[in-house]
Parts: sequence; structure tokens; C-alpha cells
Amino acid sequence: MFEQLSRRLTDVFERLRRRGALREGDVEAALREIRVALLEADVALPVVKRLVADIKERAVGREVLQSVTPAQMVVKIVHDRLVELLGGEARALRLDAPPAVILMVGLQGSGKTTTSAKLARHLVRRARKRVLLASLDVRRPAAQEQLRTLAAQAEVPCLDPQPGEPVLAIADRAMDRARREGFEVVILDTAGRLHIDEELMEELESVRDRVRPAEILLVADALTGQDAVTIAQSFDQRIGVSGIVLTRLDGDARGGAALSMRAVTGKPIVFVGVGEKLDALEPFHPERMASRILDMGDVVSLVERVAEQVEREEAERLARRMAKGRFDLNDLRKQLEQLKSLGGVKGILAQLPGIQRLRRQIDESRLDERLLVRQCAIIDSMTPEERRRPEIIHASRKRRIAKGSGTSVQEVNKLLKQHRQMQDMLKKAQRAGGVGKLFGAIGGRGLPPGLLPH
Ligand SMILES: Nc1nc2c(ncn2[C@@H]2O[C@H](COP(=O)(O)OP(=O)(O)OP(=O)(O)O)[C@@H](O)[C@H]2O)c(=O)[nH]1
Ligand SMILES: [Mg+2]
Repeated sequence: MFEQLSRRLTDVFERLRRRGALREGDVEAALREIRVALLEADVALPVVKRLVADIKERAVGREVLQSVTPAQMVVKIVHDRLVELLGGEARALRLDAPPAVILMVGLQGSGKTTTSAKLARHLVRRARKRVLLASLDVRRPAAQEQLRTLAAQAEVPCLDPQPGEPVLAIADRAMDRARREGFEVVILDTAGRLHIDEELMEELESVRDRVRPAEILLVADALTGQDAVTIAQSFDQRIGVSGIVLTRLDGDARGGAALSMRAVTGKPIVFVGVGEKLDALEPFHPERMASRILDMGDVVSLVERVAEQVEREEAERLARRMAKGRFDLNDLRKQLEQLKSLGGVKGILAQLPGIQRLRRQIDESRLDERLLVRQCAIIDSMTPEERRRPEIIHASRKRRIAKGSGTSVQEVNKLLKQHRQMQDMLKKAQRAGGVGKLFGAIGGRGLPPGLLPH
């Protein structure tokens, strides 16, 4: 359901990332786009305003603009704000003092009856609770039968309907049976209305006062967007709501209801319905939901950071060695190892979705792992003396090394040539005013050009 929002935000971060060092103006532009993305996702305007102001306050700070990966910092700030917006910690149901009653309320067709059965099934299977279902819906003739059918599918006991029985009498009967038979949880399904009306509210109030529910869960249809939020507010003002279940999150809801619910009503989303089947109910985790919204961006940035880190550390080490005027075949060996681990990063990349761009970049660097392995083998077949002073490697030594490493004399020559090129580069750099400059010229890639195969 968050696909569109997710895509929009990923685009924003992608553009930020390409900029590298960020100026305040870049962050401002990104914030404008985030604002539009949230509004398009149907998030309530006051919520959007507050969220964006919050992000801005943190994102234009000095730490972000001066950090090594500013875009990554912005993603993290947005992620943390989203988690907060969605309610911070996941909220578990409070079901001590058996029999604990869960009263399900909501408008017509929001999914109360289905969710009652799903929730019963969930509590039986996951929390090992003894659960009794009962329908207080005396409006619709088939309503009680509907719950009984679903209860049978969920393999959860359900109070048998009795024709003409009033709502409060059913509630009493359910509580009696629960106490007598030792049920720990009683889930009461109620009738829905097309609109919030006085009669419905009075009925719910009387049930609430009679059974004193541990939880009053409002079931709201995510497809109705901001209406779901308004409805939740009205129910809460009148009868008090302890938590929200958002249904039809499997549909093409834009996500606004989920994102605004907590901020507007102050009530936590405890479960989300993600389908018609009885197992399509999930506990709501703000952290996971935020990660899902920012998923791609997060994965990409993580991997990018790993790759950058490997390159930068390596470049720095190399720079230090070069500054001391030393770069022998042992150093080259280390370089090759580093390149191999970059290949490892490439392997991880292959398994992750949505990061073709980065994969292309690494592919373009023509990293041939087999070649790296052979080059390492060549160096491994040398004596310590040969590695320190490659100039002593003449024809017979080359033949021995080629044989020892299962390669050819040509390959040994090629490797030695690469090493010589790197040394030349070093000398040129020293003449041109220092190694620092050289690495400045190489830029972010950090790897001396002579090192890459071909
Ligand atoms: N796709 C999808 N459908 C759902 C979900 N939850 C409920 N439904 C469907 O929504 C329809 C209405 O669900 P009910 O549980 O009967 O709704 P209700 O609130 O009990 O309706 P009333 O009793 O008439 O007020 C049914 O066809 C359900 O299968 C959900 O999370 N996803
Ligand atoms: Mg119903």
C-alpha cells in the first residue's frame, strides 16, 4: 500500500545522494518534495506540516551537512520521525484479569466481524489464549451466523445465537459462559452503521458499561483514508477507544490513514488487516512499517556506505604507504584482497531488490573475481624477498612463479607491469606535490587506475 509513497521518497533520497555534500538549499528542496509525497499519500495536512518541520529542524543542522554521508543522515532522520509518527513502540493488547473483553466497534462494512475471527485465531495460536467469540449484532439477520461460520473456520468457540435475544442479554450470557468455562478472552463483535448515529452510540455505551472491556478496538477501513481518522476520533470522543485496527491495507490505500491515525487521534494502531483470509492480520510495528516505507532507500544507502568505506579505508592505507615511499608486492596483495571483498559486496548486491544502479556501477568497474584470485596466487608464489624487491624477478623466477601459481609467464609479467605503473604514478605524484593531491585527483573511487584489471 505504501508503494507510491515509498517510491517518491526513494527518489528524493536518491537525488540527495547524488549531490554528495549537501547545502541547506538541497535539504530544503528535498523537504518540499517529501511534503508533496506525504500529501499525495493522503496524510492529514497538520500532520504533514509538523512532520516536515520536525525533519527540517534536525536535517539542516550542522551535523548533517558536515557528516560524511549527509543523504544517509537525512534518510535516518526521516525514518526516525516516521517511527515516532506511527506510534513509536508496538503496542500489545492488555488482556490481564480474565475474562478480558475486547469490544470491536466501527462503521458498517469496516471489517469488524472478519477481524473478530482473525483476532480470535491470532490469540489462540500465537498467545495460546482460550478465546470465546460472541456476536452482539442483532441488526442484521445473518450477522450472528456470519460470525459463527468464521469462528468455525478459525476453530474458535462461538456463543450460539438465540433468536430475538437483546444485545445486553447476549453480552451477559457470553460473560457467564466465559467465567464458567474458564475462557481468558471474550471478543464481542458489534453491529455497524452507515453513519455514526445516536442509537449506535447509546447501544455501545450500554454494552461498555455492562462488560467493562479491557480493550475497545475501533475497526476502520484504510481505503477511506482521512475519513477513517475522523471516524476514529468520533468513536473515541463518545465511547473511548483504546486501539485501532486498520483493515484493507492490502488494497490500494495510499497510506494516509495509517500515517495520520496516531498523530490525530492519539490512539495506537494495534493490528492491520491485510486480506480477507483469517490469517491476514498482523500486529502493527511502527519501526517495521517505517522501514517498509523507506525500504529501498535504506538498503541502497547501507550498501553504498559499505562500498564507500572499503574503498576509502583502502585508499587511505595506500596513501600512507606511498607517502613513506614504499609500495611493494605485499601492498599490492592487500589491495587485491580488498578488491575481492568488494566483489563480495557485489555478491550481496545481487540478492537485493531495487539497486540495479549500484550493481551497474560495480559491474562497470570490471571487477573480475577470477582474475583477482589468480593475481593473488601469483604473489603468493613469490618468496618474501621477491615481494619486497620485485626488480629481482627475472626469467627463471618468473617461470617458477607461473608454475607455482598455475598461471603463465605472461600473466606474471602483466602483474609486475601493473605494479610498476603504480610505482610510476607514485613518483609522478611526489614530484607534483604530494600523495594527497594524487588521491584528490583519483577522487571518490579511491583506487589507483592501474590496479583495475584490463
Ligand atoms: N481485502 C480485505 N478485505 C477485508 C479485510 N477485512 C475485512 N475484509 C472484507 O470486508 C468485508 C466486510 O467485512 P465484515 O467483517 O463483514 O465487516 P463488518 O464491519 O463486520 O460489517 P457489518 O457487520 O455489516 O458492519 C468482507 O468481505 C471481508 O472479507 C482486509 O483486511 N482486507
Ligand atoms: Mg459484522
